[in-house]
Amino acid sequence: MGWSAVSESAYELVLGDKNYSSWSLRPWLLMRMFDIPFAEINVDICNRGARKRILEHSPSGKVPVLKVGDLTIWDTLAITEYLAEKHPDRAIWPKDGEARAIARAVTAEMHSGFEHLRGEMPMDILGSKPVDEISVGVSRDTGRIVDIWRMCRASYGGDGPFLFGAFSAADAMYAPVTSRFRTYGIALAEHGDDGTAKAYCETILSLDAIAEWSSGADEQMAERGIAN
Ligand SMILES: N[C@@H](CCC(=O)N[C@@H](CS)C(=O)NCC(=O)O)C(=O)O
Repeated sequence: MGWSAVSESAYELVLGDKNYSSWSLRPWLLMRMFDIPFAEINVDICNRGARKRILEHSPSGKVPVLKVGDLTIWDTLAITEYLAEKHPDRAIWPKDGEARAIARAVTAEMHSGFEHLRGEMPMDILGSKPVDEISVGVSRDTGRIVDIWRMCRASYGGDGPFLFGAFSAADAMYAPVTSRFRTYGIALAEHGDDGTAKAYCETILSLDAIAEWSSGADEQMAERGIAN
């Protein structure tokens, strides 16, 4: 029951609506940035009957899901670790041991935290909804993220533009946050940003892969008759 016999062209990634599904964006971006081929299965998770549609692919009732032959892997972190093990040549995690430990820590912190930002400012990658005021919780989450990005860039960024220099799983994990900051017009300078967080947002949001995802979101919204 090994996995090495499974060809990477057999990957199928089950995704939710591209405009809204921040968890779906993460493994999609990771696989695009690391040039890992996959087929997409797009599931409408916003409209009536969503739960039934998701459960056809996902035992947890949530997306994303990576299918590899008969194997079904749910949860973004599990998918990330699977891909990192399967493709050790691609440095999905930083090669340096200390950088890798910190990349895992900040990735885990995103996966299990920032509930105010996640709950109060859901991803809406095509949307522009600047807010006048933000809650104490969102403010605290934003300040912490600004600190994380500054620390990663200063200590591990080296010559590259990403958190750990070259693109890694940590960048995939924080990509939806850069989109939220743009959508809701969060003034990063008011949360301790010295310019690092603003520049990092620009780096992520100007990736060709993000443009590709956003245009997919636009097409889906049109197909589903949702105005943005
Ligand atoms: N811990 C999961 C979270 C996945 C998640 O919450 N996905 C949302 C879409 S962004 C979902 O499937 N929502 C549908 C529902 O809860 O019914 C992961 O890391 O993948």
